[in-house]
Amino acid sequence: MTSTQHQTYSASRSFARSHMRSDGRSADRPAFRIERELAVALDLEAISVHYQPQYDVATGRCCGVEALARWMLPTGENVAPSAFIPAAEQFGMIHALGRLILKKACETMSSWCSPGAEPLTLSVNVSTLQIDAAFSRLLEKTLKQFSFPARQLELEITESALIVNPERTIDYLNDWKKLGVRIAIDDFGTGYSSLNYLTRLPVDRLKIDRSLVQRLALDFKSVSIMRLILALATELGFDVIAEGVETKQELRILADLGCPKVQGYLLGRPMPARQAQIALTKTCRDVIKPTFGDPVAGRESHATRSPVNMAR
Ligand SMILES: [Ca+2]
Repeated sequence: MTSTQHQTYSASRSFARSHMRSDGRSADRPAFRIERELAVALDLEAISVHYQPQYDVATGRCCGVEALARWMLPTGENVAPSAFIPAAEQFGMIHALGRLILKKACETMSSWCSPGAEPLTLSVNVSTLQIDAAFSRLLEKTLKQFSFPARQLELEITESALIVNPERTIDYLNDWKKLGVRIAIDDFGTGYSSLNYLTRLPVDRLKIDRSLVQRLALDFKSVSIMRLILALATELGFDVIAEGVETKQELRILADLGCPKVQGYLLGRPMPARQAQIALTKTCRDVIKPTFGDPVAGRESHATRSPVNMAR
């Protein structure tokens, strides 16, 4: 079996596992049909976008959303993103998928913008395989097409983008920055790469991986690592958002450490556009209040002692 065949087989197996029904029997669609089904879904633009809200810890207000691809089969079955996104990469469809998500998300967010409204950041995930000249052209075209403010678009890339061809990646990221968009390092803290790369990248934000966030309440060493990341971000002038926040205890620790922004099931799950539009007009005070007591007093004292805020 060649390396490509092996990868294809693995992707098919992964898709098959994701299609297993709860009783353990195979779902109706054989795994080998994923390529064709995904191609059809992309052709019909049947992949939808859900939006997960992101919150400013100090104000409790929604400050942005992350656009996440969702695929529902005609049978009503949802295909897990952890199955179809790697499959799209394996079968050469990640460009089409990325194009569709960027287009739909910019179109939707443009329709939400109203004069005087607080600007929200739209975070869009970019696969390492998408980082090329064609994506830079697509970015420019899409921003123009929807008159989308570039400063409100944030592209999330992972550290793995730097492993294959760091020089080329840095050149493309600089091209994106020239267009005015923001860049975030996704899954930060899991890449095992040298921190030295942070000094060379035009990065605006670190997105702390959920695996670290979920250890905060269990392990004081994780709290120390989080504190160091926040101090490092302050030194380098980066914004920080913690993802995968699922409990009030995690939120309390992050707030006490001075983490400025949070995202996670505790505050809001990914949701369809119409629902998200309503959610983003609300604050997360209902969650923050029992966490901090009086939300106003709580955030003032928190902001005062925050190592992040002190440096800004
Ligand atoms: Ca992401």
